[in-house]
Amino acid sequence: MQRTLILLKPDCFQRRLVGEIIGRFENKGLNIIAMKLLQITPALAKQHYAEHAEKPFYPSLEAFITSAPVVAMALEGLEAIGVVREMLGATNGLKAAPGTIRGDFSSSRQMNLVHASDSPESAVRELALYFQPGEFCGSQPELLRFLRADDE
Ligand code: FUP
Repeated sequence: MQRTLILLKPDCFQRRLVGEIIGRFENKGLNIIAMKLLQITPALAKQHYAEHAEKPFYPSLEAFITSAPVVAMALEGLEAIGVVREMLGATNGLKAAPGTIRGDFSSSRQMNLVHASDSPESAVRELALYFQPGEFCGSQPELLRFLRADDE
């Protein structure tokens, strides 16, 4: 089992796509184990996007990610990190395949609706930015036994 950090970004919130996109993760069988609505501060944005903080596009990215509330979620599931990245599609919505979240709803590189951790190391680092250890709810939905076999 893996955990991954998801952000439903300001464009997702403003376009009222939060329910639609959470529904896709639920339909796939991923477990929501933590969730909150918050407005990202410039300081948190610099931590979250530390690898991009010196890049020319960073000021615009920070202005965007702090512009409206985001929904931060921890999702848990088998191979969740890779599965969610595949569900999102390519970073640029114009290049993302139809059927992916970005391919179906985004026409932008910056306003691409959803962030998801790209590796186990990123997931650990990013989850700690948004959630305290005690904020994760480990309970499994009852229908999990109809989504995959016990030994998978
Ligand atoms: P991803 O892993 O798909 O979230 O994408 P990246 O880590 O490459 O980029 C992080 C965020 O910066 C993405 F949401 C898109 C944004 N970005 C820009 O706004 N402009 C760029 O030139 C590159 C990335």
